[in-house]
Amino acid sequence: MSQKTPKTAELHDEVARLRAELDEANYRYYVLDDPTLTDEDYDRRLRRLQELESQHPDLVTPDSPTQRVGAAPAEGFPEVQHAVPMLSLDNAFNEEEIAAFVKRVNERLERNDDDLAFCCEPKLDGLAVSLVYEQGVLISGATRGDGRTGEGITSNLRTLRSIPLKLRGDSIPQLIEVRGEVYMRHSGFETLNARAREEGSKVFANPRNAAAGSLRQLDPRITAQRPLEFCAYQVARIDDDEVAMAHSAYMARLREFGFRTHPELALVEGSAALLEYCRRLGEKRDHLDYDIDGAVIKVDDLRLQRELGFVARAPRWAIAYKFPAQEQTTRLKDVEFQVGRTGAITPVARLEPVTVAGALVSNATLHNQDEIARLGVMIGDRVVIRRAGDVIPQVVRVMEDERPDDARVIEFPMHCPVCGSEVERVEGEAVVRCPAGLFCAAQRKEAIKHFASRRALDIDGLGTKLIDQLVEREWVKTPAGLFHLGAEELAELPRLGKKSADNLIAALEKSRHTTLPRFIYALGIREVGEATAGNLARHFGTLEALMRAELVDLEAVEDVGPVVAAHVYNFFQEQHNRETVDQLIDAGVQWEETEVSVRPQPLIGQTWVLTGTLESMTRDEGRARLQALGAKVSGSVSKRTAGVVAGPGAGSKLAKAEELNVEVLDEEAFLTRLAGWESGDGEKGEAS
Ligand code: JCF
Repeated sequence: MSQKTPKTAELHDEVARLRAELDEANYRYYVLDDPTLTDEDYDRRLRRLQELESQHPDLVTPDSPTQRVGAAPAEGFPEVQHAVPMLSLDNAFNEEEIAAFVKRVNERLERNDDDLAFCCEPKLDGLAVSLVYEQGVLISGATRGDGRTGEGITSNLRTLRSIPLKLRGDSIPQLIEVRGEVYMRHSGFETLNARAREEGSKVFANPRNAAAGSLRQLDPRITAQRPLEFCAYQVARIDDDEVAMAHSAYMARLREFGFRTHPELALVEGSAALLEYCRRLGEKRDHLDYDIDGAVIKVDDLRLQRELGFVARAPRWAIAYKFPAQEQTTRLKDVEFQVGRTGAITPVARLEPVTVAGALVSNATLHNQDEIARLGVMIGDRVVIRRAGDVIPQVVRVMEDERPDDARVIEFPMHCPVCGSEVERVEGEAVVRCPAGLFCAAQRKEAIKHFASRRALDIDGLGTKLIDQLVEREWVKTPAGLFHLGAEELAELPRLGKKSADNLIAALEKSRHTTLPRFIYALGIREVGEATAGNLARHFGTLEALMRAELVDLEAVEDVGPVVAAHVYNFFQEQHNRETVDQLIDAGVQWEETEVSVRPQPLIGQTWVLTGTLESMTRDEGRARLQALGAKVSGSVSKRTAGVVAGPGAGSKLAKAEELNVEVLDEEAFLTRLAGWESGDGEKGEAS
């Protein structure tokens, strides 16, 4: 809803403050890795700024944070000549080739000691772009193209929050050209592809393709919705009074200007330290949330760089050390079908084992039936496998030219491969499910694994293999069955001695004391992860209240929409789920009521507004305390507003409240009222 527009001076102040806060938030998030604003707070400020700018178009500046979102679509991209060519790098594929590079450099510089300083960083697997700033303002951004001429994609690059529209600080060069990599994280890539699979739109083979496709959109509004990031790695030109002597010094200045540089950027001396850096980076590779394909190694001293110069198009002072590729080809031997915890039946590719980026891969996911159709894959095909980071290996492409004559079509089962129930395919969903729930041994196993997992009841020593055995022997049929296991019985199992059996019994005993959020999470309700379980627990306070909740009650919970609400509701409608809950409680599973929110929520259904400044707390804290009491906190006053807390400096909202006869509290009255509500005395938060 639209707030009242302030007067001119106030308006300028508010616009300037919002811009400064938004720029600062981006800097904290992307450069310092230390976010201060929540996404919600960021969006609220951005919306307010958009609102003010749309009422006063003369206030819009090209460097305003609002200008990241929506220039009109382009007809095509203009050509941009790079003032300084964008270089390619020579490659080194192993340690010997790195050592040879160091040797070449030292020889050319006529140095005898192996103590040259190198600036090293991971080589991000994205797209190189170049950004030009004049008087500190971004004026142009372009792709690498052929190194001399690229495509002008300024409007697209402006949408990346990690690209400053305006440089920070007060020693801003008249002109600077910054080079860096635009890339997409695995998490963002997975979300993007999952959505594309659901919608039947374009699925990208890897994050690099997704980044390229997103940057080359003619409509910047599409780019704005893609999770792209920029990391700076080079100053190509600078017009400035301060002359730096080292590449690393320029990288430090880039950070001051508000760019993200790579957190693993490091200065090392001599070849031993350099090789150590490359080895360590190789070990970290799998645990990063983005693809790197190696390390970039640069002579740090700029005088020495000049002395070394270039051969053809690559500098003599740098090299790219390349890790083994993340994609390999192999043969699809067969497809098997796995049944997950929620009954989803997933096709799994059985492959001729192949080493991909240093690990032996013999299985890959094929996601679902639609994905198999999209890939057009058949059993016997040669396929391209991709393994990146901790993500499950994927089949990304089929080499159709090499299809053997005896290739077979992949048949999706009509019956659950584990329990034989007829499978279900829900309209509009790509997933095929076994509907048998806990009657299906596969789902029983998975449900129990989930129940025992670290973030659920955290039953130490109850691993996958053991659970498989317990279910196969039918010793355990539901999670509650775990608590009826005896130490003697357990000790009979192969490879489980008396000691392990005793330990397991002790772990089970310990896990009986849990918390409500963990318990709710452990039930394994569809789409109820840890965060949602926590929200449900805090909202309802007790399991009984949650089990009694109607759909509307559930939808009132933070971050719970109609889909999740329906899953929760349906779960507790099922007789056997209710029985499982009862059995667990009978087996002694319990939680401290005080750990969950038994706090009073007297303000449920009320909307409050905070305006002006408070002395004893920030507005954010005030908002949080009101929300904890069940209130909604809004930015605008209407006749449905329950009350307004007004501190000094309150303006239009206070006037509006008085006009509508809405109760207004000053800070002292607010504190008294808060104390009452929080202690549970005040009963209802009605105006008194
Ligand atoms: O991360 C990269 N892909 C990357 C590419 C990093 C660098 O420091 C680079 C680069 C390409 C050229 N430096 C140069 C000179």
